[in-house]
Amino acid sequence: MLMTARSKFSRRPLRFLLPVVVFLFVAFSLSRSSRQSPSASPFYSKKTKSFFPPLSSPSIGDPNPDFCKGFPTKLLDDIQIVLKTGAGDAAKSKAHLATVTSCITNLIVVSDHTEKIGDHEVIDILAELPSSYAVNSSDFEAYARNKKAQEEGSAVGYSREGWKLDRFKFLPMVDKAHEVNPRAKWYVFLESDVYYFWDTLFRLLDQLDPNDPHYMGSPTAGSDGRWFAYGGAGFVLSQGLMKKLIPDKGKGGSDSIAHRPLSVRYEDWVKADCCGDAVLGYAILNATGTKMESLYPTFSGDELKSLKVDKERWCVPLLSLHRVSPEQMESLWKWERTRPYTQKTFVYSSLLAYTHSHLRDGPTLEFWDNHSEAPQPNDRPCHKSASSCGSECAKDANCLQYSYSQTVCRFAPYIKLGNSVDKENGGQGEFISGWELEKMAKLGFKIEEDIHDTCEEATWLAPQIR
Ligand SMILES: *[C@@H]1O[C@H](CO)[C@@H](O)[C@H](O)[C@H]1NC(C)=O
Ligand SMILES: *[C@@H]1O[C@H](CO)[C@@H](O)[C@H](O)[C@H]1NC(C)=O
Ligand SMILES: CC(=O)N[C@H]1CO[C@H](CO)[C@@H](O)[C@@H]1O
Repeated sequence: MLMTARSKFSRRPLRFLLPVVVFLFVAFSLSRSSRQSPSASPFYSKKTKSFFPPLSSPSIGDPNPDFCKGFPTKLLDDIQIVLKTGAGDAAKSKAHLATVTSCITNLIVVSDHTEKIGDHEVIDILAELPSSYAVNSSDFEAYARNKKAQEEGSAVGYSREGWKLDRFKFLPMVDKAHEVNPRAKWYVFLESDVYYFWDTLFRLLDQLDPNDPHYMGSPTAGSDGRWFAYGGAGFVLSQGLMKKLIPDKGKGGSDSIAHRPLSVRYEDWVKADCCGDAVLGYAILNATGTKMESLYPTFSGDELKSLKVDKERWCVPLLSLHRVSPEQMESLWKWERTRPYTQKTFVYSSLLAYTHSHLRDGPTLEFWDNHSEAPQPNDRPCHKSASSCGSECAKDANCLQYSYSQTVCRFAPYIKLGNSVDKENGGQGEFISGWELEKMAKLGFKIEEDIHDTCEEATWLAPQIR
Protein backbone atom coordinates (compact mmCIF):
# COMPACT_ATOMS: atom_id res chain seq x y z
CA MET A 1 0.00 0.00 0.00
CA LEU A 2 2.63 2.39 1.06
CA MET A 3 4.72 1.57 -1.95
CA THR A 4 1.90 2.18 -4.42
CA ALA A 5 0.93 5.46 -2.90
CA ARG A 6 4.48 6.62 -3.04
CA SER A 7 4.97 5.55 -6.60
CA LYS A 8 1.71 7.12 -7.70
CA PHE A 9 2.85 10.35 -6.09
CA SER A 10 6.23 10.25 -7.79
CA ARG A 11 4.63 9.57 -11.15
CA ARG A 12 2.02 12.27 -11.02
CA PRO A 13 3.11 14.80 -8.41
CA LEU A 14 0.83 17.55 -9.75
CA ARG A 15 -2.36 15.65 -8.92
CA PHE A 16 -1.36 15.63 -5.31
CA LEU A 17 0.20 19.01 -5.16
CA LEU A 18 -2.40 21.09 -6.91
CA PRO A 19 -5.19 20.67 -4.33
CA VAL A 20 -2.70 21.37 -1.57
CA VAL A 21 -1.53 24.55 -3.26
CA VAL A 22 -5.10 25.72 -3.86
CA PHE A 23 -6.04 24.97 -0.25
CA LEU A 24 -3.04 26.85 1.09
CA PHE A 25 -3.76 29.82 -1.15
CA VAL A 26 -7.39 30.04 -0.01
CA ALA A 27 -6.44 29.59 3.64
CA PHE A 28 -3.79 32.28 3.34
CA SER A 29 -6.08 34.81 1.73
CA LEU A 30 -8.80 34.15 4.29
CA SER A 31 -6.40 34.60 7.17
CA ARG A 32 -5.09 37.81 5.64
CA SER A 33 -8.47 39.32 5.12
CA SER A 34 -9.66 38.41 8.61
CA ARG A 35 -6.51 39.80 10.16
CA GLN A 36 -6.87 43.07 8.28
CA SER A 37 -10.50 43.73 8.96
CA PRO A 38 -12.20 45.78 10.20
CA SER A 39 -9.76 48.50 9.20
CA ALA A 40 -7.33 47.61 6.48
CA SER A 41 -5.36 50.78 7.02
CA PRO A 42 -3.76 51.77 10.34
CA PHE A 43 -5.32 55.21 9.90
CA TYR A 44 -8.92 56.31 10.25
CA SER A 45 -10.65 59.65 10.16
CA LYS A 46 -12.86 60.78 12.93
CA LYS A 47 -14.45 64.09 13.78
CA THR A 48 -13.47 64.84 17.34
CA LYS A 49 -14.35 67.76 19.54
CA SER A 50 -11.74 70.21 20.74
CA PHE A 51 -11.31 70.29 24.52
CA PHE A 52 -8.47 72.79 24.90
CA PRO A 53 -8.06 74.96 21.79
CA PRO A 54 -5.60 77.88 21.73
CA LEU A 55 -6.72 81.04 23.53
CA SER A 56 -9.42 82.70 21.47
CA SER A 57 -8.13 86.20 22.15
CA PRO A 58 -4.60 86.10 23.51
CA SER A 59 -3.95 89.41 25.18
CA ILE A 60 -0.80 90.48 23.38
CA GLY A 61 1.52 92.34 25.69
CA ASP A 62 -0.14 91.09 28.87
CA PRO A 63 2.85 90.15 31.04
CA ASN A 64 0.83 87.52 32.90
CA PRO A 65 -1.67 85.97 30.53
CA ASP A 66 -3.71 83.05 31.82
CA PHE A 67 -2.59 80.25 29.53
CA CYS A 68 -4.91 77.84 31.35
CA LYS A 69 -8.00 79.82 30.38
CA GLY A 70 -10.51 77.37 28.95
CA PHE A 71 -8.76 74.29 30.35
CA PRO A 72 -11.38 71.54 30.86
CA THR A 73 -10.65 71.10 34.58
CA LYS A 74 -13.80 68.98 34.94
CA LEU A 75 -12.13 66.18 32.94
CA LEU A 76 -9.52 65.83 35.65
CA ASP A 77 -12.07 64.04 37.85
CA ASP A 78 -11.70 61.15 35.44
CA ILE A 79 -8.14 61.59 34.24
CA GLN A 80 -5.38 61.32 36.82
CA ILE A 81 -2.13 62.86 35.66
CA VAL A 82 1.17 61.88 37.23
CA LEU A 83 4.48 63.67 36.68
CA LYS A 84 7.68 61.75 37.47
CA THR A 85 10.86 63.65 38.14
CA GLY A 86 14.12 63.45 40.11
CA ALA A 87 16.26 65.68 42.32
CA GLY A 88 18.76 66.11 39.48
CA ASP A 89 16.01 67.53 37.25
CA ALA A 90 15.09 70.58 39.30
CA ALA A 91 15.17 73.03 36.37
CA LYS A 92 13.07 70.72 34.20
CA SER A 93 10.46 70.15 36.92
CA LYS A 94 10.19 73.84 37.59
CA ALA A 95 9.67 74.60 33.90
CA HIS A 96 7.18 71.76 33.52
CA LEU A 97 5.07 72.82 36.49
CA ALA A 98 5.04 76.39 35.16
CA THR A 99 3.89 75.34 31.69
CA VAL A 100 2.54 71.95 30.56
CA THR A 101 1.31 70.80 33.96
CA SER A 102 0.35 74.27 35.20
CA CYS A 103 -3.35 73.65 34.53
CA ILE A 104 -3.55 70.25 36.24
CA THR A 105 -5.21 71.00 39.56
CA ASN A 106 -4.92 67.47 40.96
CA LEU A 107 -1.47 66.62 39.62
CA ILE A 108 0.56 63.95 41.45
CA VAL A 109 4.31 64.66 41.38
CA VAL A 110 6.63 61.79 42.30
CA SER A 111 10.38 61.99 42.78
CA ASP A 112 13.27 60.56 44.77
CA HIS A 113 12.94 63.10 47.57
CA THR A 114 10.26 65.25 49.19
CA GLU A 115 10.04 68.89 48.28
CA LYS A 116 7.56 71.68 47.95
CA ILE A 117 7.51 73.37 44.55
CA GLY A 118 4.90 76.13 44.47
CA ASP A 119 1.66 74.47 45.58
CA HIS A 120 2.94 70.99 44.84
CA GLU A 121 3.98 68.56 47.54
CA VAL A 122 6.46 66.37 45.70
CA ILE A 123 6.15 62.77 46.91
CA ASP A 124 9.28 60.76 47.67
CA ILE A 125 8.03 57.67 45.91
CA LEU A 126 11.12 55.62 46.83
CA ALA A 127 10.17 55.98 50.50
CA GLU A 128 7.20 53.70 49.75
CA LEU A 129 9.42 50.79 48.85
CA PRO A 130 10.08 47.96 51.32
CA SER A 131 13.51 48.03 52.95
CA SER A 132 14.49 44.90 51.03
CA TYR A 133 15.17 47.18 48.02
CA ALA A 134 18.21 48.57 49.82
CA VAL A 135 19.70 45.14 50.45
CA ASN A 136 22.59 44.31 48.13
CA SER A 137 21.68 47.00 45.63
CA SER A 138 24.51 49.36 44.82
CA ASP A 139 22.13 51.35 42.59
CA PHE A 140 19.72 51.92 45.43
CA GLU A 141 22.49 53.09 47.77
CA ALA A 142 22.44 56.44 45.98
CA TYR A 143 19.02 57.03 47.51
CA ALA A 144 20.36 56.83 51.08
CA ARG A 145 23.39 58.95 50.16
CA ASN A 146 21.26 61.66 48.61
CA LYS A 147 18.88 61.67 51.54
CA LYS A 148 21.78 62.22 53.89
CA ALA A 149 23.19 64.98 51.70
CA GLN A 150 19.82 66.68 51.53
CA GLU A 151 19.38 66.54 55.32
CA GLU A 152 22.77 68.15 55.69
CA GLY A 153 21.68 70.88 53.35
CA SER A 154 23.95 70.00 50.41
CA ALA A 155 22.76 70.52 46.89
CA VAL A 156 21.87 67.31 45.06
CA GLY A 157 23.10 67.18 41.50
CA TYR A 158 23.60 63.54 40.79
CA SER A 159 22.16 62.83 37.41
CA ARG A 160 23.96 59.57 36.63
CA GLU A 161 23.02 58.01 39.95
CA GLY A 162 19.63 59.64 39.60
CA TRP A 163 19.14 57.82 36.35
CA LYS A 164 19.94 54.48 37.98
CA LEU A 165 17.42 55.25 40.71
CA ASP A 166 14.78 56.19 38.19
CA ARG A 167 13.78 52.61 37.41
CA PHE A 168 12.68 52.01 40.99
CA LYS A 169 10.00 54.71 40.71
CA PHE A 170 7.69 53.20 38.11
CA LEU A 171 5.91 50.46 40.08
CA PRO A 172 5.29 52.45 43.28
CA MET A 173 4.21 55.38 41.08
CA VAL A 174 1.44 53.26 39.57
CA ASP A 175 0.50 51.89 43.01
CA LYS A 176 0.35 55.48 44.29
CA ALA A 177 -1.76 56.83 41.44
CA HIS A 178 -4.31 54.09 42.09
CA GLU A 179 -4.23 54.64 45.85
CA VAL A 180 -4.74 58.41 45.55
CA ASN A 181 -7.45 58.20 42.92
CA PRO A 182 -8.89 54.67 42.72
CA ARG A 183 -11.89 55.85 40.69
CA ALA A 184 -10.06 57.56 37.83
CA LYS A 185 -11.01 56.32 34.38
CA TRP A 186 -7.56 57.03 32.99
CA TYR A 187 -4.07 57.26 34.46
CA VAL A 188 -1.63 59.35 32.46
CA PHE A 189 2.10 59.29 33.23
CA LEU A 190 4.70 61.74 32.00
CA GLU A 191 8.20 62.93 32.82
CA SER A 192 9.72 66.35 33.36
CA ASP A 193 11.20 66.57 29.84
CA VAL A 194 8.06 65.31 28.10
CA TYR A 195 5.78 67.84 26.40
CA TYR A 196 2.10 66.90 26.13
CA PHE A 197 -0.48 68.38 23.78
CA TRP A 198 -3.48 68.06 26.13
CA ASP A 199 -6.08 68.64 23.44
CA THR A 200 -4.79 65.60 21.56
CA LEU A 201 -4.85 63.45 24.69
CA PHE A 202 -8.44 64.42 25.53
CA ARG A 203 -9.61 63.81 21.96
CA LEU A 204 -7.97 60.39 22.00
CA LEU A 205 -9.37 59.28 25.35
CA ASP A 206 -12.82 60.51 24.38
CA GLN A 207 -12.88 57.88 21.63
CA LEU A 208 -12.07 54.97 23.93
CA ASP A 209 -13.88 52.96 26.59
CA PRO A 210 -12.01 53.15 29.92
CA ASN A 211 -13.60 49.86 31.00
CA ASP A 212 -11.52 48.04 28.40
CA PRO A 213 -7.97 47.24 29.44
CA HIS A 214 -5.71 49.80 27.71
CA TYR A 215 -1.96 50.21 28.06
CA MET A 216 -1.00 52.79 25.41
CA GLY A 217 2.13 54.58 24.30
CA SER A 218 5.14 54.41 22.05
CA PRO A 219 6.47 50.85 21.68
CA THR A 220 9.96 49.69 22.60
CA ALA A 221 11.18 46.12 22.21
CA GLY A 222 11.97 44.45 25.52
CA SER A 223 13.31 41.00 26.35
CA ASP A 224 11.75 37.69 25.28
CA GLY A 225 9.67 39.21 22.50
CA ARG A 226 7.82 41.50 24.89
CA TRP A 227 7.08 45.18 24.24
CA PHE A 228 6.63 48.07 26.61
CA ALA A 229 5.55 51.71 26.42
CA TYR A 230 8.59 53.99 26.34
CA GLY A 231 8.61 56.27 29.40
CA GLY A 232 9.95 59.18 27.36
CA ALA A 233 6.78 59.37 25.29
CA GLY A 234 4.45 59.21 28.30
CA PHE A 235 1.92 56.38 28.62
CA VAL A 236 -1.70 55.82 29.58
CA LEU A 237 -3.44 53.08 31.57
CA SER A 238 -7.22 52.64 31.67
CA GLN A 239 -9.40 51.88 34.65
CA GLY A 240 -10.19 48.49 33.10
CA LEU A 241 -6.50 47.67 33.12
CA MET A 242 -5.96 49.02 36.65
CA LYS A 243 -8.75 46.79 37.96
CA LYS A 244 -6.93 43.74 36.71
CA LEU A 245 -3.50 45.00 37.71
CA ILE A 246 -4.42 46.12 41.22
CA PRO A 247 -7.59 44.20 42.13
CA ASP A 248 -9.92 45.47 44.85
CA LYS A 249 -9.25 44.09 48.26
CA GLY A 250 -12.21 42.10 49.50
CA LYS A 251 -12.29 39.77 46.55
CA GLY A 252 -10.00 36.86 47.42
CA GLY A 253 -8.75 38.23 50.75
CA SER A 254 -6.12 40.86 51.19
CA ASP A 255 -3.35 38.34 51.76
CA SER A 256 -3.27 36.99 48.25
CA ILE A 257 -0.26 37.90 46.16
CA ALA A 258 -2.35 39.99 43.77
CA HIS A 259 -3.17 42.35 46.61
CA ARG A 260 0.38 43.21 47.46
CA PRO A 261 1.77 46.38 45.91
CA LEU A 262 3.26 46.00 42.42
CA SER A 263 6.59 47.10 43.87
CA VAL A 264 6.54 44.06 46.17
CA ARG A 265 5.22 41.60 43.61
CA TYR A 266 7.84 42.50 41.00
CA GLU A 267 10.76 43.57 43.19
CA ASP A 268 13.15 40.96 41.75
CA TRP A 269 12.38 42.04 38.21
CA VAL A 270 13.10 45.69 38.95
CA LYS A 271 16.39 44.88 40.61
CA ALA A 272 17.50 42.78 37.66
CA ASP A 273 16.44 45.08 34.79
CA CYS A 274 17.89 48.35 33.56
CA CYS A 275 14.61 50.11 33.02
CA GLY A 276 11.49 50.80 34.98
CA ASP A 277 9.23 51.37 31.99
CA ALA A 278 10.22 47.91 30.72
CA VAL A 279 9.48 46.21 34.03
CA LEU A 280 6.12 47.93 34.27
CA GLY A 281 5.25 46.56 30.82
CA TYR A 282 6.33 43.05 31.85
CA ALA A 283 4.36 43.33 35.11
CA ILE A 284 1.23 44.43 33.22
CA LEU A 285 1.56 41.49 30.85
CA ASN A 286 2.24 39.06 33.67
CA ALA A 287 -0.57 40.26 35.94
CA THR A 288 -3.26 41.02 33.37
CA GLY A 289 -2.25 39.38 30.08
CA THR A 290 -2.68 42.78 28.40
CA LYS A 291 -0.22 43.69 25.68
CA MET A 292 0.66 47.28 24.94
CA GLU A 293 -1.15 49.24 22.25
CA SER A 294 1.25 51.11 20.03
CA LEU A 295 0.18 54.59 19.05
CA TYR A 296 3.47 55.73 17.50
CA PRO A 297 3.97 58.37 16.18
CA THR A 298 1.09 60.06 18.03
CA PHE A 299 2.97 59.24 21.24
CA SER A 300 6.29 60.17 19.73
CA GLY A 301 9.20 60.10 22.15
CA ASP A 302 11.17 62.13 19.57
CA GLU A 303 12.90 65.44 20.12
CA LEU A 304 11.90 68.68 18.44
CA LYS A 305 15.02 68.82 16.29
CA SER A 306 14.66 65.30 14.90
CA LEU A 307 10.89 65.04 14.64
CA LYS A 308 10.11 63.92 11.11
CA VAL A 309 7.19 65.43 9.20
CA ASP A 310 6.30 63.95 5.82
CA LYS A 311 3.30 63.28 3.62
CA GLU A 312 2.19 60.24 5.58
CA ARG A 313 2.43 62.02 8.92
CA TRP A 314 1.00 65.33 7.72
CA CYS A 315 -2.37 64.85 9.41
CA VAL A 316 -1.41 62.40 12.17
CA PRO A 317 -2.32 63.77 15.63
CA LEU A 318 0.69 64.63 17.78
CA LEU A 319 0.49 64.02 21.51
CA SER A 320 3.95 63.99 23.03
CA LEU A 321 7.54 65.12 22.51
CA HIS A 322 10.62 64.07 24.43
CA ARG A 323 13.86 65.71 25.67
CA VAL A 324 12.30 69.15 25.64
CA SER A 325 14.63 71.53 27.48
CA PRO A 326 13.19 73.94 30.07
CA GLU A 327 13.62 76.86 27.61
CA GLN A 328 11.89 74.96 24.79
CA MET A 329 9.15 73.87 27.19
CA GLU A 330 8.36 77.47 27.98
CA SER A 331 8.55 78.75 24.42
CA LEU A 332 6.53 75.87 22.95
CA TRP A 333 3.84 76.21 25.62
CA LYS A 334 3.48 79.94 24.97
CA TRP A 335 3.35 79.34 21.26
CA GLU A 336 0.82 76.52 21.54
CA ARG A 337 -1.53 78.56 23.70
CA THR A 338 -1.33 81.77 21.64
CA ARG A 339 -1.15 80.46 18.07
CA PRO A 340 -4.06 81.38 15.80
CA TYR A 341 -7.31 80.05 17.22
CA THR A 342 -8.46 76.77 15.71
CA GLN A 343 -10.66 73.85 16.70
CA LYS A 344 -8.70 71.46 14.54
CA THR A 345 -6.73 68.55 15.97
CA PHE A 346 -3.05 69.32 16.56
CA VAL A 347 -1.21 67.22 13.97
CA TYR A 348 2.39 66.75 12.89
CA SER A 349 2.24 69.51 10.29
CA SER A 350 0.76 71.95 12.83
CA LEU A 351 4.14 71.98 14.55
CA LEU A 352 5.89 73.32 11.44
CA ALA A 353 4.58 76.80 12.17
CA TYR A 354 6.67 76.61 15.34
CA THR A 355 9.77 74.71 14.19
CA HIS A 356 10.01 76.23 10.71
CA SER A 357 8.90 79.82 11.22
CA HIS A 358 12.38 80.83 9.94
CA LEU A 359 11.17 79.91 6.44
CA ARG A 360 9.37 83.26 6.37
CA ASP A 361 12.80 84.80 5.96
CA GLY A 362 13.92 82.52 3.17
CA PRO A 363 14.28 78.85 2.26
CA THR A 364 17.80 78.27 3.59
CA LEU A 365 19.74 78.45 6.85
CA GLU A 366 23.49 78.78 7.09
CA PHE A 367 25.53 76.91 9.65
CA TRP A 368 22.64 74.60 10.09
CA ASP A 369 22.45 70.81 10.13
CA ASN A 370 19.12 69.80 8.81
CA HIS A 371 19.43 66.07 9.45
CA SER A 372 19.11 65.15 5.80
CA GLU A 373 20.43 61.64 5.67
CA ALA A 374 20.79 60.49 2.09
CA PRO A 375 24.04 61.55 0.38
CA GLN A 376 23.54 61.75 -3.38
CA PRO A 377 25.58 59.57 -5.77
CA ASN A 378 29.06 61.02 -6.31
CA ASP A 379 28.58 61.78 -10.00
CA ARG A 380 25.61 64.09 -9.46
CA PRO A 381 26.24 67.79 -10.20
CA CYS A 382 24.51 68.70 -6.96
CA HIS A 383 27.82 68.33 -5.11
CA LYS A 384 29.21 71.37 -6.90
CA SER A 385 27.69 73.98 -4.63
CA ALA A 386 24.90 74.61 -2.18
CA SER A 387 22.81 76.23 -4.90
CA SER A 388 23.16 73.29 -7.29
CA CYS A 389 22.28 70.97 -4.40
CA GLY A 390 19.13 73.07 -3.89
CA SER A 391 18.14 73.18 -7.53
CA GLU A 392 18.60 69.40 -7.94
CA CYS A 393 16.46 68.84 -4.85
CA ALA A 394 13.78 71.02 -6.43
CA LYS A 395 13.78 68.78 -9.51
CA ASP A 396 13.59 65.56 -7.48
CA ALA A 397 9.92 64.87 -6.72
CA ASN A 398 10.74 63.16 -3.41
CA CYS A 399 13.15 65.73 -2.06
CA LEU A 400 11.62 68.01 0.58
CA GLN A 401 14.82 69.36 2.07
CA TYR A 402 18.53 69.22 1.37
CA SER A 403 21.77 69.99 3.07
CA TYR A 404 25.16 70.91 1.71
CA SER A 405 28.37 70.77 3.63
CA GLN A 406 31.97 70.07 2.69
CA THR A 407 31.03 69.37 -0.93
CA VAL A 408 28.47 66.73 0.00
CA CYS A 409 24.86 67.24 -1.01
CA ARG A 410 22.18 65.30 0.82
CA PHE A 411 18.47 65.03 0.13
CA ALA A 412 15.65 64.00 2.44
CA PRO A 413 12.05 63.02 1.67
CA TYR A 414 10.87 64.60 4.93
CA ILE A 415 10.99 67.87 6.84
CA LYS A 416 13.01 68.12 10.04
CA LEU A 417 14.19 71.06 12.05
CA GLY A 418 17.76 70.00 12.79
CA ASN A 419 20.15 72.12 14.79
CA SER A 420 22.75 74.81 14.38
CA VAL A 421 26.39 73.87 13.94
CA ASP A 422 29.07 76.04 15.33
CA LYS A 423 30.97 78.03 12.74
CA GLU A 424 34.33 76.66 13.82
CA ASN A 425 33.28 73.07 13.19
CA GLY A 426 31.04 73.87 10.25
CA GLY A 427 34.16 73.37 8.18
CA GLN A 428 35.27 74.92 4.90
CA GLY A 429 32.87 77.82 4.90
CA GLU A 430 29.59 76.33 3.80
CA PHE A 431 27.14 74.37 5.94
CA ILE A 432 23.78 75.10 4.47
CA SER A 433 20.36 73.50 4.81
CA GLY A 434 17.43 74.26 2.62
CA TRP A 435 13.75 73.41 2.36
CA GLU A 436 11.58 72.98 -0.71
CA LEU A 437 8.93 75.64 -0.16
CA GLU A 438 6.97 74.85 -3.31
CA LYS A 439 6.59 71.20 -2.49
CA MET A 440 5.85 72.02 1.12
CA ALA A 441 3.14 74.39 -0.08
CA LYS A 442 1.61 71.58 -2.13
CA LEU A 443 1.49 69.46 1.01
CA GLY A 444 -0.26 72.34 2.75
CA PHE A 445 2.45 74.45 4.39
CA LYS A 446 1.71 77.99 3.25
CA ILE A 447 3.56 81.05 4.40
CA GLU A 448 1.22 83.99 4.46
CA GLU A 449 0.76 86.52 7.21
CA ASP A 450 0.62 83.61 9.61
CA ILE A 451 1.67 80.07 8.91
CA HIS A 452 -1.65 78.28 9.06
CA ASP A 453 -2.66 74.76 9.80
CA THR A 454 -3.70 73.29 6.51
CA CYS A 455 -4.49 69.70 7.37
CA GLU A 456 -8.23 69.49 6.79
CA GLU A 457 -8.99 66.35 8.72
CA ALA A 458 -6.85 64.43 11.18
CA THR A 459 -5.96 60.84 10.32
CA TRP A 460 -6.03 58.97 13.62
CA LEU A 461 -3.93 55.89 14.18
CA ALA A 462 -5.61 52.63 14.97
CA PRO A 463 -3.66 51.13 17.88
CA GLN A 464 -1.47 48.18 17.00
CA ILE A 465 -1.22 45.47 19.63
CA ARG A 466 2.41 44.53 20.26
C1 LIG B 1 24.00 39.89 49.58
O1 LIG B 1 25.13 39.55 48.81
C2 LIG B 1 26.03 38.67 49.47
C3 LIG B 1 27.26 38.49 48.58
O2 LIG B 1 26.90 38.32 47.26
C4 LIG B 1 25.31 37.34 49.79
O3 LIG B 1 26.17 36.46 50.47
C5 LIG B 1 24.09 37.63 50.64
O4 LIG B 1 23.36 36.43 50.84
C6 LIG B 1 23.18 38.66 49.97
N1 LIG B 1 22.08 39.00 50.85
C7 LIG B 1 20.81 39.01 50.46
C8 LIG B 1 19.80 39.34 51.52
O5 LIG B 1 20.48 38.77 49.33
C1 LIG C 1 4.16 35.71 36.09
O1 LIG C 1 5.49 35.65 36.57
C2 LIG C 1 5.74 34.63 37.49
C3 LIG C 1 7.16 34.81 38.04
O2 LIG C 1 8.10 34.77 37.01
C4 LIG C 1 5.54 33.30 36.81
O3 LIG C 1 5.76 32.23 37.72
C5 LIG C 1 4.12 33.23 36.28
O4 LIG C 1 3.94 32.06 35.55
C6 LIG C 1 3.84 34.43 35.39
N1 LIG C 1 2.43 34.41 35.04
C7 LIG C 1 2.01 34.59 33.80
C8 LIG C 1 0.54 34.54 33.60
O5 LIG C 1 2.79 34.78 32.89
C1 LIG D 1 24.39 71.04 5.75
C2 LIG D 1 23.85 70.06 6.67
O1 LIG D 1 23.22 70.40 7.63
N1 LIG D 1 24.09 68.81 6.42
C3 LIG D 1 23.76 67.76 7.31
C4 LIG D 1 22.33 67.31 7.12
O2 LIG D 1 22.12 66.18 7.97
C5 LIG D 1 23.02 65.09 7.80
C6 LIG D 1 22.60 64.00 8.73
O3 LIG D 1 22.49 64.43 10.04
C7 LIG D 1 24.44 65.53 8.07
O4 LIG D 1 25.33 64.46 7.87
C8 LIG D 1 24.75 66.64 7.14
O5 LIG D 1 26.04 67.08 7.40
